[in-house]
Amino acid sequence: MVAELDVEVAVVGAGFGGIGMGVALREAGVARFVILEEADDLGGVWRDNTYPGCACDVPSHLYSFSFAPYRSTSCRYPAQPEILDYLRGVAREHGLEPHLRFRSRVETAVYQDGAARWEITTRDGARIRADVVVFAAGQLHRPHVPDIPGRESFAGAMFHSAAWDHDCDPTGLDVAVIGTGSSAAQLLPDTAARARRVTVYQRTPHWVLPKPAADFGPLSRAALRLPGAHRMYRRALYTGADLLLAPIMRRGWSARPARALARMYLRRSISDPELRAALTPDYPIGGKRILFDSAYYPTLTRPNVELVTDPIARITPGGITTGDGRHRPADVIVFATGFRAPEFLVPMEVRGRGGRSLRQEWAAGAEAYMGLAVPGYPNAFLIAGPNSFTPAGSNPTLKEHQIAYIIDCLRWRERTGAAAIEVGEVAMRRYRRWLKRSLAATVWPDGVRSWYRHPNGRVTNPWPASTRAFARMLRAPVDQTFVPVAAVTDDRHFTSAII
Ligand code: N01
Repeated sequence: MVAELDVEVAVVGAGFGGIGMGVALREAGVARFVILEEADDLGGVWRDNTYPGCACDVPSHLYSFSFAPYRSTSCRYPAQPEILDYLRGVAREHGLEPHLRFRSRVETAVYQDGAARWEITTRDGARIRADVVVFAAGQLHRPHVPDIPGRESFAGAMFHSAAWDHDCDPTGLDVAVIGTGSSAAQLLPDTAARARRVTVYQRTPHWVLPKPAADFGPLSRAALRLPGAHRMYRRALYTGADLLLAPIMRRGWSARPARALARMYLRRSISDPELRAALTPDYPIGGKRILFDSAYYPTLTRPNVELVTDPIARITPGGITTGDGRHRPADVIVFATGFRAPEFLVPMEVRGRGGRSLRQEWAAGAEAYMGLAVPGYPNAFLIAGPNSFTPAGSNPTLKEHQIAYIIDCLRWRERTGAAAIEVGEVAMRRYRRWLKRSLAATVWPDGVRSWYRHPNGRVTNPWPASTRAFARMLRAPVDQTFVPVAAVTDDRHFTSAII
């Protein structure tokens, strides 16, 4: 790693967001940029999550970049290794490899008022000066491993779903899976097929909708070979997600049919009334991310699988004890317990104008204009920042909209000749009001516990509207949203830095 580097743009993170940003920078003619990645490969969540059964529950024809559309005529839901390969292919084909710097974990990013530039330090001691910084660290990359009493005493193998221990073969073993979200649902079928016994510890049931088969049938395969079919299919998925899924979160027209379908699917899949009752959510559909999965319920009916709803009291060297005093043995514990999603950019230290600290400003919950810019942090952008995760569509699509807007911002900055630009307070206030109103119409604010919310209850992660609405709102001209910021050399002028 070079110890000192001077670039136009430093991108932090090499997942879908960072790779998409890199491609856009190259197309915009920006030559001097780096993509800093803490791991030793690109891929983000698609690199980290290698648990058996890991796949995307959004069809890849939509869950791919518009400039590099996924075009299989046989498979609609490729597995994790193929999604990772897809991202690697995009990076290679768009010439990003020379820009990627692995094992570069960003520790600090500090805006230099005098130079109107960012100074970034990485754990390995590198110092990078950049005109612009784009944080593309994502929302779901820091595993949450609950501090359950006795955890350290466990004598067997114990790991998080996003750090799967492939040396641990569950064949013939007793496995405990804690959590029942998307990751647990996907890893259970393979684990249950191999283990002697699997105990699933559920705290809150999820709403589950069936997922179509991973592979297309013969008719769809033939149809996808027709000219323009892929484009039409992608459009149909995009529109379908907006019209059918997005309204569910807002108690809109599709919430009732979706709930009825989920209930019917549960009834048909689970005949044991006790198990069915345990799996029936008591909160509005959409309160947690809906599981699209057709293998989860059938797995729970296997004779070697037990669903436990008594709360976990403690972990012992040989298993797990629940609140009712019952102890179940375990050789392996899988924490499918999610991510520290509301802690955006942690543990990076990010300091903006006048030394202000993003961590302090976000202590009661992160917020950013359209999930991409924060007043007081000039020339800094985010991809997939606060409230820009869609639970009702394709996140790469939202990221592409943000990336296009960031490029517009960079062009505007160049045109105006400003040293730096930042989102203006007026635009931020207007957006904040809109966001508050829109979130209030969703099922999230007073609802069930989920990773969508900061521990204080504030909804910090999901986008409350359709993807089309996201794209439309990002059509707001940059000059009506951002303001120029001058370089300031005198401490007293920090407050008047905005031109
Ligand atoms: O995590 P989660 P995930 N004791 O937060 C439980 C995306 N994803 O990794 O619901 C006991 O959903 C927790 O219980 P509760 C997708 O966006 C996408 O599964 O809080 N249990 C819950 O059951 C998803 O939403 C794909 O009561 C504890 C579970 O752990 C996101 O990633 C595939 C506990 C965590 O569920 C996260 O999914 C996989 C404790 N102390 C993931 N703490 C796709 O297909 C937590 N839990 C695109």
